[in-house]
Amino acid sequence: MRSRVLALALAALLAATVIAQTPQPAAAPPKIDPAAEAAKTARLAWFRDAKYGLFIHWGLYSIPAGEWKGRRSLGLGEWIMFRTPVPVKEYEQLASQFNPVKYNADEWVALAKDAGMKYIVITSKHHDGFAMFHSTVSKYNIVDATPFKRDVLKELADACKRQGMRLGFYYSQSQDWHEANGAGNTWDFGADEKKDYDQYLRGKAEPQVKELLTQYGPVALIWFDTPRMMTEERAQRFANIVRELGPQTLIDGRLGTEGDYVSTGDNVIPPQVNGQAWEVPATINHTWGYRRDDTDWKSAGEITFKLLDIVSKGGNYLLNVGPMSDGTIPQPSQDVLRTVGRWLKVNGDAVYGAGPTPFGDELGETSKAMKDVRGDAMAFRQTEWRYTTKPGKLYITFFVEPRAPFVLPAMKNTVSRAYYLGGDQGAVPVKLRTENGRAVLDIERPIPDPMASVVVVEFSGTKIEPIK
Ligand code: FHN
Repeated sequence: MRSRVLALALAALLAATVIAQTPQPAAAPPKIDPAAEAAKTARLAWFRDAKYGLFIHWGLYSIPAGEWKGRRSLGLGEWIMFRTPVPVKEYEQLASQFNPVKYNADEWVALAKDAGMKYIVITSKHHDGFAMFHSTVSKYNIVDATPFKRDVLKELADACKRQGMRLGFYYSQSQDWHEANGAGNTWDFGADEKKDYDQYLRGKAEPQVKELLTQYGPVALIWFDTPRMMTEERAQRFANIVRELGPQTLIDGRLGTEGDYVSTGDNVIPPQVNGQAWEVPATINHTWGYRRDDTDWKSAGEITFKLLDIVSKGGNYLLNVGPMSDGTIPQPSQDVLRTVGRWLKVNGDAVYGAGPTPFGDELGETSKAMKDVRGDAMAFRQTEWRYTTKPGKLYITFFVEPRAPFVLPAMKNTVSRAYYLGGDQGAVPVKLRTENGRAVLDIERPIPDPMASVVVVEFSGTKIEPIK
C-alpha cells in the first residue's frame, strides 16, 4: 500500500515537472478598454487634485462610546457591538436614545473647509447595520427609529451643496450585524457560511446603495469596506449599480472587485511613489467611531507631515473624526484640523494638484530584510523634508531646519529662483546658488514656520529630470 502511494506521488511530481518544463504560451495581457480607461481618468481628475478629505464615522456606537454596561470594551469604538458582543435586540435600543440635538451640518462642512479638506466621506451605514439616512428599505434608520427623526445625511448633502464641498458615502456592503443574513453577526445568527447572503444583498444592501445614489446626489464616491464573502459577481452587481446611477461617482478600493482607486490599509502609508490613484484612510486618534477614553490626538505637525508624505508619493489622505452622540465633533480634533487648515491656507500650493517627488531618496530606504507583522517590508523613513511638484516648480516642505547649505539632488534642469510660499509669491526670497552643477539653497535660520516651511524652487522646463 505504502509503495503504491509513493509511486502515485512520484508520478504526480514527474507530471508537474514536465508541465513546468514545457514552454507554456504567454498569458494573454489583460484586455484594456480605452473608452473605459478614459472615462475613469476623467472621473478621477478631481480626486487626484483634492489630496485631503474628511472621513466621518458616526452612528449609534457614539452613545456607548467604548463602554458597555459600565465596562470598557476594548478596540475600535464602532466595533462595540461585535466585540462585547451585544445581541441585536439590545443594541437596537440605542436608537431610541439617539438624539444629537447639537448636530449642525453647515458647521461640519465649514470645519472641513477651514481644515483645507476638499471632500467629505461619511458613514451612511456601518457594520452595525443602522442607516444614518431615511431608508425605505429598512426601518432601522435615523428617521424612523430615533427621537431625532432628522435625515442627517440629507442635511449634510444640502450643506455640502451650499458650501461647494464634495460628499461621498461609506457603506458597509458586506458586514451587517443587524441582519440575519448579513455577514459578521455570528452571536445572534450563527455561521456566515450558512446564511442566505444574497437575500441580504438584494433585500437591503443593493437597494440602500441605490437610495444613496438617487436621493443625495451628486455623490462623489461610495466607500465600500471589508468585502467578506464578496465574490467577483456580487461585487460587480454593486459596481453596476454605481456606474448606472452615478456615472461620475467613484468606487473606492474595498468593494471586492477593482474600484477606481486603491485604498491602502488603515493608517498605512506606502513607502514609495505609486502612480495609481490611491488613498490612505486614517485615524486622528486610535479609533474611527467616538470613544470617550481615546484622547490621544495626533498633533497638527504629525498630520501635516503625513499629508505631505502621502502627496509626495502620489496619494490622498482621508483623515477621520468621530463625532459624539450629541452631534458635535470633539473640540481637540477640531482644533488640530483647523491648525493644519491655517497652514494649508499659506502653503496649499505645495499640496493641491501637486505631483509626487521626482527624486525619492529623501523618503528613506525600504529594507527587505526587516518585515512588519503583516510580512510587509519595512521602510526606514526620513522625515526632515518632502518634495512635491507642479510644472516648472519644485516644492520643498521642511519639517525641521534644513542642513545648511541644502544641496538639491542632481538634475538636468537649471534653477532660476527660490522663495518661501505665503504672502505674495516670491516676496520672501531664499538664497540660491549653483555649486559643482548642483543647486544649493542657503536657508537662514530660524525657518519661518517651525511646524513646516515650504520653499519653492523654479526650474527650466516643466518636469524635473533627475540625473541618477
Ligand atoms: O472595520 C472597519 C472599521 O470599522 C473602519 O470603518 C475602517 C475604516 O477604514 N474600515 C474597516 C477596517 O479596515
